[in-house]
Amino acid sequence: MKNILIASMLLLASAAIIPFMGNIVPYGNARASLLNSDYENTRLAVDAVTRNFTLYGSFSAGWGFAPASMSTPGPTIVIEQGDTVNLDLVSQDGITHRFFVSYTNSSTPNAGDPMSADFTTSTTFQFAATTTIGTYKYYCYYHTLTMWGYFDVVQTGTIPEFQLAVMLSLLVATTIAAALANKRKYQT
Ligand SMILES: [Cu+2]
Repeated sequence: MKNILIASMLLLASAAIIPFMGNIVPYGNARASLLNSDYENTRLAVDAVTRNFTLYGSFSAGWGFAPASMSTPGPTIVIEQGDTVNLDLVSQDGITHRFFVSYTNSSTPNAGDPMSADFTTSTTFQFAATTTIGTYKYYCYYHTLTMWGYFDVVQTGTIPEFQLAVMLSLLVATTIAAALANKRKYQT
C-alpha cells in the first residue's frame, strides 16, 4: 500500500513537472496570463523558438536534409508562426546557390522575402519567419526548377516540442512504479 502511494506521488510529481520542461523561453508571465483574452498573442510571443535545419543543395538533385536524400521538391520545412529559422546551407555540388523563401509562392524573390547570401561551399542564414500561417515555397535563386520545396508555417503550439520530455518522464515514473510493485511482490 505504501509503495503504491509512493508510485502515485511520483506520477503526480512528474505530471506537475512536465509543463515546465523543455521550454526555452522564460515562462512565468505567460502562465500568469493564460486566462487573458490575448492568450493567443501571448503564446505567440512566448513560444517563438529557434529551429535549426541543415539543407544540402545541388543543381541536379535538388534540396535535402542529408546529401543522400536530396530531391525535387526538397524536404518540407515546417515551423511555427514567427519562429526564428536558423539554416546551415551546404552546396553539395560546388555550384553557387542562394536560398530564399517566397511568401507569394513566386520563383522570383519579392521585397520582404527572406534570402540568404550566395554560397558555393556553405553558409548560415537566420531569419524570423512570417507570423502568417500558410504554405509557402523556398527556392534556390539560380535553380528554381530543380531546387525548391515547401515552407509550412503552422499555428503556434502545433509542433510537439516537448513530446520527448513527456514520454521520458512517464517512462521513468512507470519504471519506478513497476520496480516498487515488483519489490513488494517478493516481500513476505
Ligand atoms: Cu542553386
